[in-house]
Amino acid sequence: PKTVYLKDYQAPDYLIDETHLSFELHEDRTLVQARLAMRRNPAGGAGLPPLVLDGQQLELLAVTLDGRELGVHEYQLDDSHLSLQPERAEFVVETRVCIHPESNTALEGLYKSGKMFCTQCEAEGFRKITYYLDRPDVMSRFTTTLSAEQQRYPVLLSNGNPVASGNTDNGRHWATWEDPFRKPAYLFALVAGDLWCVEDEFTTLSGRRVTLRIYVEPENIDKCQHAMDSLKRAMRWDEETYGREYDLDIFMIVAVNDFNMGAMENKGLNIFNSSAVLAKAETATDAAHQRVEAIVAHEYFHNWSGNRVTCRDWFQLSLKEGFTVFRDAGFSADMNSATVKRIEDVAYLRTHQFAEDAGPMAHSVRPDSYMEISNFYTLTVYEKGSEVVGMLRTLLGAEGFRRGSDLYFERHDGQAVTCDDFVKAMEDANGVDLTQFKRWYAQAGTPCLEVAERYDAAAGTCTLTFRQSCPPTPGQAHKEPFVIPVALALLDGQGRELPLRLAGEAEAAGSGRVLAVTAAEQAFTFVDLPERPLPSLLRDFSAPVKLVYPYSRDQLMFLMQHDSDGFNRWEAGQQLAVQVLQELVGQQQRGESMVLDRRLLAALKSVLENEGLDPAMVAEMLSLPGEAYLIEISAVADVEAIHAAREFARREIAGALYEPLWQHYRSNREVSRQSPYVASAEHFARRALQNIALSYLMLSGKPEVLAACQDQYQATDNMTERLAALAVLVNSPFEAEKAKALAMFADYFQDDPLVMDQWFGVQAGCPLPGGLERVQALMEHPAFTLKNPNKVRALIGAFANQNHVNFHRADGLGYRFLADQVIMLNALNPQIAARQLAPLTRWRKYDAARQVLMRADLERILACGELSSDVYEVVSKSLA
Ligand code: BAL
Ligand code: ZN
Repeated sequence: PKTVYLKDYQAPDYLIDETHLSFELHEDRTLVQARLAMRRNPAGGAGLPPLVLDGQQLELLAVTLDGRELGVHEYQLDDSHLSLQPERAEFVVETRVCIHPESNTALEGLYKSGKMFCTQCEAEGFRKITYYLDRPDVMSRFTTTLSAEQQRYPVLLSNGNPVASGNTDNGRHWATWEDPFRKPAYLFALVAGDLWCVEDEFTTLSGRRVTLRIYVEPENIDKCQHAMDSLKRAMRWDEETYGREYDLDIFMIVAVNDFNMGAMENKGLNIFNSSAVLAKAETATDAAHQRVEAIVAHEYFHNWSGNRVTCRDWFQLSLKEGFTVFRDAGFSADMNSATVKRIEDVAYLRTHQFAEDAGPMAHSVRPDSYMEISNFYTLTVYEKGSEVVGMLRTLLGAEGFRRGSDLYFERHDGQAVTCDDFVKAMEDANGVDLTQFKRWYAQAGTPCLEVAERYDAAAGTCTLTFRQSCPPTPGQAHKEPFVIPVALALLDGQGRELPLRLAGEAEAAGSGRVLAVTAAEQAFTFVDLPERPLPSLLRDFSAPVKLVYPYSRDQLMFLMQHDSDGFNRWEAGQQLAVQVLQELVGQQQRGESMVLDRRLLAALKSVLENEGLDPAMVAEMLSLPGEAYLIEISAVADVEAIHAAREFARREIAGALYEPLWQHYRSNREVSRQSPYVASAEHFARRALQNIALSYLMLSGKPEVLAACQDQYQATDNMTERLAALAVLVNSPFEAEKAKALAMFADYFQDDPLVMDQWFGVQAGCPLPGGLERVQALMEHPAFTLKNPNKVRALIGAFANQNHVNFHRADGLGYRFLADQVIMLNALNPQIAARQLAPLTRWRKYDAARQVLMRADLERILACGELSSDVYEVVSKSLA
């Protein structure tokens, strides 16, 4: 495959003013006619260069130029382009092609998911539908007519507004949709199927009445209300928070079962993975409800950050994704507990994005090159991209940031722009220079920020010296210093925030502030400090860096109880737990018996006893750092020792805190029992605490806990309680009870694929011995298929990413299993294949013997023949 470079970007030679598409959908073939009204791009230079249209896997039936059908010598065709020579600066090209959605297993372009037709065009799927300038900086007005058999496909949808429809006498019908907004081809969508919909209405701030529809297959009609409520909340929130209103008369969401991503923001016609839209108490957990709320909002927010203002090229992907993740995180924070949302996001970032940043696929938020753009829908572009936007907000303040986003939307409405344009709007709206800040877009890798403290009692000063560094990443040996916003406070002996005055300042400016660390080494001296303060650093995780500060365990315990920043209270607990767990890992490796530092027990006890704490915070603080995070922060990860240490700590906690855990469990379970399920932050919090308490208590093996667990499994109206009880049983030694519960579950929910995904996931993640064999047996289950991405993620993905002890078994069979699946998926669905590969690409993290085994399987994949560009890029870069 060819590498594409950002530095080679050139404006398109031609533009497409109008795009008229016509689809004749059939079971065995689909005819696509495209009429493109084109003209020479005035920004593209002189003369009339050849017109080169993108197109893949298309059977060309005819091509006309200004109404004249071209002979075969008048155009050139290869496997990815159709080229012809325009004779005038303005012209109309028309093509007719035949495509085969029914055999499209890559789920890119037009394909069938079950009984319906649907599309996925981002990033480069439109070229599998028709010949086109398939690049985001070519924006066009689309009119789409689709026709299909009336009985099988009564609903026909596309972007924009419906303008005409009718029947033809052969049992078919048609509909025409017109999208008044210019858009790139990646935002095109169509859907045809036998769908039902839930309908509602939203009136925008300026009084526009918008019809809202969620289309689903009939059996899912009772699972749409949560998404609809979330959508309306998101629409209101975007008006209030960013001043953004919706712009069409109708907004539609369609749920499809076979989908590579979570969802897609096609103009006016969002297409969703059913897992990201369907939710009701009996079948979806609290986490699934929150995910639906977040993704519905995310896709809706793209209408401005992505659709009205789009990307110039795919290197700018974070322009829309980083910003939109930042926007949806703000929304979720406002709808739920802001601190808990921040904790979840940071834990996710540090576990997974930091690992990506340290691995062979590390790239900057705005990458410089790619072979396959689908491989760059990454945690770096999304989550780190969101952190970068968040740092801008921290540096500019809420009002300055809003001024910047207003200017950005106003200045670039209807345009395809770059990350530089986004930052320029922030600069111009605030009169600041963000040149150095932009290194966050250009440099890959996670910076390390070491902080040293020096207190001068005689002078009453405290000096904090910051040293930043960033490790080399592929293609970037040396990094220049970043602008790192460090939100901080200095705490006194009672945990109160001290007034902050830097040397040279006339007076203290409050007790919390943001320092901008811009040099490789930089010192700040605070004055007027009669006692030695304890710094609370990087509050609310104000920058995506690895902070190193030599806190003692006693200081961490103090911060856990007293820090007024909720995030840092949690963070202190995590750091304490990391220290304690790493000590246990060392004992385990030296063959010593493990001894848990009792201070961790005391700290968690006080958390359980603190009645003022939000139960969601209690649940978060009781959660030990995950194995994946402990692996990420290890120089060489000893998976078995990490698992043993963490399990040992969990048992010690369960034993020492049995009584308070049991009390919390019982009181919350009682509320769950007494009241019907409510999808609200307060109840999410309560159930989170109930379920983590149960998972600890079950480690006791006591009959009273087993009975409570079985009762929770059976006597509940919601999946949150049921699945948590099932997971706890599956991870327990109670073989008979576990088998019975698993069988009952599968029997009852066999017809609900999303629930079966959860059933697969719980078993795939179970760390008890024999995990690989269990997963291999589950691959034979009638509900499993490699053709459905959700199933692949639920079983293969959960095994390789979450079940560390079984995946990394010393004989390498876990690796061989994953490589075999990737080889099969490569032929079916390259995007999913490449994604499943990630755990193997991290081979440098493990011991020499495992490195050899992991590399051997990567090499086996590389040698297996016809590799997709997706898989080739990941494998070849990870072996380089
Ligand atoms: N644009 C791809 C799916 C998403 O990030 O919304
Ligand atoms: Zn997005």
